[in-house]
Amino acid sequence: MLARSFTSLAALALAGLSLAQSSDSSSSALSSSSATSATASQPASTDSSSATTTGSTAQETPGFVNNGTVGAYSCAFSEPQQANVTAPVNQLVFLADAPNVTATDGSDSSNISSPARLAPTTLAECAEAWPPVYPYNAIQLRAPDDSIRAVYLPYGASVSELWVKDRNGVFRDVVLGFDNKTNYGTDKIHPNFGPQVGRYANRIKNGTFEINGTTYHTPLNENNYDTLHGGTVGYDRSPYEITQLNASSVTFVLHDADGNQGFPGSVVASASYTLQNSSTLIQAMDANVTDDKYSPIMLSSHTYWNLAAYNESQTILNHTLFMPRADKYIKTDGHLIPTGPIPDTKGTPLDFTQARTIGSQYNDTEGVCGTNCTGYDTCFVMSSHDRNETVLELTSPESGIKMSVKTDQDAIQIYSCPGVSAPATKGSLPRKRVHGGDGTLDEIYDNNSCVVVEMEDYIDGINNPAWNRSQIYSKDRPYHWRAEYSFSTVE
Ligand SMILES: *[C@@H]1O[C@H](CO)[C@@H](O)[C@H](O)[C@H]1NC(C)=O
Ligand SMILES: *[C@@H]1O[C@H](CO)[C@@H](O)[C@H](O)[C@H]1NC(C)=O
Ligand SMILES: *[C@@H]1O[C@H](CO)[C@@H](O)[C@H](O)[C@H]1NC(C)=O
Ligand SMILES: *[C@@H]1O[C@H](CO)[C@@H](O)[C@H](O)[C@H]1NC(C)=O
Ligand SMILES: *[C@@H]1O[C@H](CO)[C@@H](O)[C@H](O)[C@H]1NC(C)=O
Ligand SMILES: *[C@@H]1O[C@H](CO)[C@@H](O)[C@H](O)[C@H]1NC(C)=O
Ligand SMILES: *[C@@H]1O[C@H](CO)[C@@H](O)[C@H](O)[C@H]1NC(C)=O
Ligand SMILES: *[C@@H]1O[C@H](CO)[C@@H](O)[C@H](O)[C@H]1NC(C)=O
Ligand SMILES: *[C@@H]1O[C@H](CO)[C@@H](O)[C@H](O)[C@H]1NC(C)=O
Ligand SMILES: *[C@@H]1O[C@H](CO)[C@@H](O)[C@H](O)[C@H]1NC(C)=O
Ligand SMILES: *[C@@H]1O[C@H](CO)[C@@H](O)[C@H](O)[C@H]1NC(C)=O
Ligand SMILES: CC(=O)N[C@H]1CO[C@H](CO)[C@@H](O)[C@@H]1O
Repeated sequence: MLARSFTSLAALALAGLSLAQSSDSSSSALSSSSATSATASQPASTDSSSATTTGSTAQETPGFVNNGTVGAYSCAFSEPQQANVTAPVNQLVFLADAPNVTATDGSDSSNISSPARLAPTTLAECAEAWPPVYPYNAIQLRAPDDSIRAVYLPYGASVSELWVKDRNGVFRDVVLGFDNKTNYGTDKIHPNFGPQVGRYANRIKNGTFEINGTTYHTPLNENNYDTLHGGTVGYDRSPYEITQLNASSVTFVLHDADGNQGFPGSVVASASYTLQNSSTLIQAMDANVTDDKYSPIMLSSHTYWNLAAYNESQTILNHTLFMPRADKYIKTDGHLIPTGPIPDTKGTPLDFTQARTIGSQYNDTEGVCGTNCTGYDTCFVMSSHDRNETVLELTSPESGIKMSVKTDQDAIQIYSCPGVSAPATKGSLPRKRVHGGDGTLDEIYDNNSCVVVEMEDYIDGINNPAWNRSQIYSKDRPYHWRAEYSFSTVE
């Protein structure tokens, strides 16, 4: 039994997991047999790529898929006296007897300017368990009660899988992503599947802003017209370091240099994810300016949700959306650049202060997501709310899964995926196998089949001083962002 060097909860959790996992041979170590077999239309993943193991004596620790090979960290699985380390309880003790894990392809690693590495301060804890980390390593976490499971990547501090139980108690992966983790970095469309976005999320008009009389320019990476999500190489395309990791939480950190993408000042930004009992995810983002400059900072999370996991249905038009505090929205032009006014949602197709389906007024939304576009790509504003209250509920009638969100942010961007697929122009994205994909473009993530929910501050607030937002940070003013997502089911 691999777990014998661990005590108490960790060993118990490990034993439980190994039972749950023993018959699974899926490409995703988290797509346990119960998740893939109980829902008939959800195919068990049969990726044929073979995993290679490193080391001859060490045990597999598929908590990492390290650079095309399954990581092998003997200290996490050896007798303490052999390795002479005291591994912290809960460290890397998930997924014993785990399924074979599909190797991610390491061929692109030469092109990573700064490979993610674990911070030296953690090396003492279990040196072998903290090797250099390849940005596309899959980091698998579970809540202590195994009510929620997730996979994160150092690349963009991205969520790649998030498993919660449906009304029948069967796990579903409710976020979009790529099976082949390398594609997060190489895919030409780059839909921003699940990353932290920064240094300044959403759009900056004309890629231009002014601080203390100095004008700054950031890349016009959207239609050569505006800056989107922090520029050409935003946080979403950056390899983060891991500074903290245990079985249920991970923290990623990014060092963003002065002048990168045109932004003034050096910034250290973090993204942390903690899975808690009762299907709860706590997500936190923090950033510090580390020199004497002033910089705009607005971080957000760019997760694409489909709470039915493409099982009974692909569309999210039947998902119910409820944002009781979203009384206003930011008006934009056809390029989705704010024009100034922040009108009431009441009486418009943007009113979700009463729960209703996303599709219920869809045909009235032409132009809301840009010129000639029907759907939502909108920054909803909450004039007042408490960080303790639920400000958003998204529910799938098919799976019964309901996501409830609390946040300290004052606005929520909703993108209902009207243009996620554009075969004639940018192309389309293959669905993950757990979403019915077959590894080809025969099964794609279609339009209106997902919804991105981004808690953030008012978009382009740096160019709209009349709104009186306070989006400039300095070493005396750290940036903070919090959200709690909890998952439950409805009948
Ligand atoms: C094991 O570690 C302890 C301190 O943690 C140290 O005193 C001891 O010498 C080490 N043993 C070996 C064989 O390295
Ligand atoms: C992993 O793959 C090997 C070779 O295909 C097989 O013998 C082994 O049983 C597999 N292990 C698990 C846990 O599926
Ligand atoms: C890295 O990627 C860029 C952009 O895709 C490409 O132009 C460059 O040749 C690549 N460099 C290496 C060393 O592969
Ligand atoms: C990843 O693998 C490539 C070759 O496959 C190797 O050159 C590179 O050093 C590896 N990177 C890490 C971080 O282990
Ligand atoms: C993953 O994608 C990369 C390109 O990003 C490709 O080179 C590699 O062959 C793919 N791996 C698998 C297993 O499909
Ligand atoms: C728009 O940005 C360009 C540089 O990208 C700059 O030359 C121009 O002055 C800006 N226009 C306005 C109105 O800020
Ligand atoms: C920001 O600075 C505070 C105070 O020094 C520190 O506690 C925090 O960890 C820092 N955050 C990041 C992301 O570096
Ligand atoms: C939405 O739900 C209704 C009622 O259950 C059903 O008739 C309709 O087909 C569903 N629409 C879509 C697009 O799935
Ligand atoms: C929207 O319009 C299309 C085409 O006119 C129609 O098929 C569809 O039923 C309408 N949807 C709603 C929710 O009214
Ligand atoms: C919007 O649609 C109209 C009518 O089909 C077309 O003339 C126009 O070029 C479109 N505008 C854009 C920006 O695509
Ligand atoms: C949130 O709730 C907790 C406990 O109910 C309370 O202690 C705390 O003051 C509340 N915070 C806010 C911002 O309302
Ligand atoms: C010297 C100076 O003018 N500093 C200001 C720069 O801008 C920030 C943010 O707007 C102000 O807080 C500083 O006082």
